[in-house]
This record gives sequence, structure tokens and C-alpha cells, in this order.
Amino acid sequence: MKSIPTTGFKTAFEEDVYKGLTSHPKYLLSKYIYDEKGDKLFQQIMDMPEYYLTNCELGILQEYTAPIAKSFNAAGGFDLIELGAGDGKKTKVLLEHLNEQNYDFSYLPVDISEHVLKVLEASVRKEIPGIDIKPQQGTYFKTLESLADFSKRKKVILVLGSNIGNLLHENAIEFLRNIQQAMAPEDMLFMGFDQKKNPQKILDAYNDPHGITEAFNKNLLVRINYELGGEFNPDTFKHWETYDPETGTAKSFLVSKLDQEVFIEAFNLKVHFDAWESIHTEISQKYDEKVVEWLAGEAGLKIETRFADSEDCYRNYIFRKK
Ligand code: AVI
Repeated sequence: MKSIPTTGFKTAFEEDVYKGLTSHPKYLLSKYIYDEKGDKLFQQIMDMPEYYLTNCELGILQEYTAPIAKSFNAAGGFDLIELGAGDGKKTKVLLEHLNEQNYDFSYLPVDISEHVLKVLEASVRKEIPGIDIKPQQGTYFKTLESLADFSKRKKVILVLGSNIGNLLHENAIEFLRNIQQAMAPEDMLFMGFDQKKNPQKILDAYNDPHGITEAFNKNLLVRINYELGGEFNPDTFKHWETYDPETGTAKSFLVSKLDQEVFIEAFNLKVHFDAWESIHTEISQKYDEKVVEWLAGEAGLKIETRFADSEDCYRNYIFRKK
């Protein structure tokens, strides 16, 4: 395999794909799954019965709406800042309650995608009229930085969906530390963590019989084809999931079913795959209490409260600054 980038890289996507496919072992970053098609596939994943995370978290938010809302409240009202709001299905459970009970709050969903924010804003305004919604377009950290001085009110930062699980521990600590640095002493962080459980249940969630997770994973190849002039045939790759119950790490791979060379125009490069060679594409970390406590502690946070679903598959934690 020859590494011949003709010029400098035009985008971070281009550079990261180049690095990942010229490494040994090969990898691609899961954040690039989420283009318009990837977003839609993820919506479908969240609606699958096998993807228990959605219903577990929804169950927690429905069962503990009142105490959660109460813990958010503060004398001067509060700003509810959600990082990565998506379609807001779960958040709306909280928003409806907060609205009905006349809590004094503003809802600030943060997302990189203007489109996602527009759709979310329209649906929140329609379903829960009267809510003070102020969408914030941008990366999490740039937005958090600017929100640190946005108002004098208490900030409640919401991160649902166990999104932190897509980060290696080292990066998860950095993520939490960035949030911690934007927090004032009275602020709080409300975050979902998928828990260690029967390994079969985890494998089933990431290896569904409908092939939706496979299409989601392979969207990386489809996107390389579209955006970088790649010539991947996704059918020649197998979606493969592993789960290590000791570390709690679920890993997704794409495995080449044959010895092949794939041309990528943007790099003027043929990438060689041995038969059964893998591309690592995603981690979905599962947690236990000790690990959550350790990650939080390393980031200068402490656990204040936790809420679990009836089977203890999933937990939402409230963190404060240490
Ligand atoms: C967004 N993230 C938390 C999902 C997860 O569970 O890791 C993405 C996903 N990958 C496969 N299915 C869902």
C-alpha cells in the first residue's frame, strides 16, 4: 500500500480516514458515521426493541420525573443545557413536566447540526408550547465555554443516551473535565451511563437481526465512497461485534471477507485488505459504579445521586463539582 496524499488534507474527515486506513490495525472514527443517512439510521436503532438503552433511559426519566425536576430547580430558575439532543424524545418527558409545574427555566439544546436543531425546535414548540427554547449551534465545548458566562442562573447540563460510551476512558475523562470547567459550584451534570449486564443482551443490541446496526456501521464506507471518491463495496465487509465483560467494552468492526484493494480517489491510493482483516469502527463502553466514580473523580466531579431502571441496566447520574 502506498501513502500518497497529493496535497494537504481538505477536511478533518479526509485526514482521519487517511490515518485510519493506513494504520495497522486499521480503524475509522465512529463520529463520522453521523451524516444525514447515519443520523436516520441511528434514529432507527433507537427505535429497535433490541437497543434496550432507549427504553431503559426513558423508563428512568418517566419514573423519576418529579425528583429529577426538583433537583434541577434553583431559587433564580435554571438553564437546562443539553449536549447532543437528537430528536429530544426522552428530554421531552422532563420538559413537559417542568413546563406543567411552572418551573422557571430555559431549554438550550446544543448540536453541531443546524438541521437537527431546527427540527427539534419545531417539534418542541409544537408539542410543548410556552417553553423558552434557545437552540445553540456549535461544538459542545465552544458552546459550553460561551454558556459559562451566558447568565447568572444555575446551569443543568444534560447528556443522555450513554453518549460518553463512544469514548475511550482517557477521552471520557477529558470530556467530563471540559464540562466540569464550564460549571460553577451550584451547577450540575445529569448524564446517562449504560451498565454492565448479561453480555448476550449487549451483543444483541449491537448485532440486530434487521441489519440496521450493520448499515449504520457500513455507513462509514458509504460516506468514504460519496465524499472521498472511494470504491468500497460494503457487501464485501462483515459487521462484527464483540463484548468483553471484564472491561465492559463493546467493539464494532468491519471485516473484509476477501483479499482486496480499494481505490480512494481523494488520496489516489489503493488500500489493501487481507482476507478477514478488520477495521475497528466504534466502542460502546458499559460501566459499573466503580468506573463511573473513578471517571468522575479524575475530572473533578463527584456523584450526588443516581437513578436506575427496574433491572439496573442503565443509570442516570447527577454530578457536582468536587
Ligand atoms: C450514540 N451511541 C451512544 C450509540 C452506542 O450505543 O454506542 C451508537 C450506536 N452504535 C451502534 N448502535 C448504536
